[in-house]
Amino acid sequence: MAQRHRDHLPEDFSERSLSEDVRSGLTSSPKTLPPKWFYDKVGSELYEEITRLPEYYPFAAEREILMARASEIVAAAGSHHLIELGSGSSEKTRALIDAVLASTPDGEQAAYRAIDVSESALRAAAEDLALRYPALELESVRADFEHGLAEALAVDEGDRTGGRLVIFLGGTIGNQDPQQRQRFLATLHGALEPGDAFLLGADLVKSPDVLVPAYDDAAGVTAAFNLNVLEVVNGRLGADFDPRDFRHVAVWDAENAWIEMRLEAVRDVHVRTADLDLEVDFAAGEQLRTEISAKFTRERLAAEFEAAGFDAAGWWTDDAGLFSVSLWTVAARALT
Ligand code: SAH
Ligand code: AVI
Repeated sequence: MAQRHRDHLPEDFSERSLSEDVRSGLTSSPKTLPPKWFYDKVGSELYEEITRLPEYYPFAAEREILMARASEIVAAAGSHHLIELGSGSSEKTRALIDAVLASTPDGEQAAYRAIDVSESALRAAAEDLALRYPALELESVRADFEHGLAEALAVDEGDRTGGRLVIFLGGTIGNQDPQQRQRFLATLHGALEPGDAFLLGADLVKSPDVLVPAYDDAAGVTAAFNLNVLEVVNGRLGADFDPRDFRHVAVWDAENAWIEMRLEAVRDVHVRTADLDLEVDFAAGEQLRTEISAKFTRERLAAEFEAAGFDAAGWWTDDAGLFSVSLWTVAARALT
């Protein structure tokens, strides 16, 4: 079956977009870096390792829901064209692909498009899926879902066989701040048409006794994942961060209902980023915020989706109630 790879990002995406983020993030107060830069080859592999940690419940909880409910979800969405944002390894997606293949009528083509910024994750997933699913039309698209989302979701009229089921798993929506999320939902709503559906995996608010260890595991894998972003900046922009100058910190912010991952300077640190001609100082104890991971309630998700114009079409959780998977649709727009 056809397999295509498309690149929506310019050749110099990493350098150009990372440069802007590093310059503004390291010169702001407090200092920040956006989480999308975690996912070079090493970072994507470390994330895969995190998903196998005993403390990191979101992966197993979401997989439990998808394994139990995939047929129901696909029937409710009524689609055999899956498009996944931030697809990573696409491992959990296989439950949905199986359900799509089982329900695609004879004569119609089941299709899956993986969208991610990580070239290495996209390639590894595409190789694996091509072997597992010879009957599936496969496409991988390197794109940033915060920019050019509508283009990444577009399907040629000729390739259309019913609605699209756009999926966004893993709780990655929680890595956006409320403003980014509002923009994302508005863009997504504008790009979807009646007959399309959106399936979201979102982590739920729970005790910090469960949340904090999930982001600060005993084996130190999350710490390595967090510190690796410094190596990304070193490798891409010629910075001279020494990861030994920083320690991993995970804190639960109850007011905002999110986990924050930070890197804290263990001594006074001076960093030069050669390609940006940028010199930055960290005082001992100063923290660089590298990720938020927001946790939701059903009510909060419903309020945000309804404000963006979506209709609720399904809600599922794992047996322990740790994680949610929800389905959202868009109604026909009124003619004005
Ligand atoms: N969906 C998978 C992977 C989650 S990890 C799962 O549930 O396990 C988050 C993934 O989103 C990574 O593969 C990362 O490369 C990708 N990602 C993060 N920010 C992105 C962005 N702005 N645009 C596209 N992909 C992004
Ligand atoms: C991808 N994202 C949803 C993960 C999360 O849980 O926020 C990334 C991660 N950060 C630390 N561990 C995993």
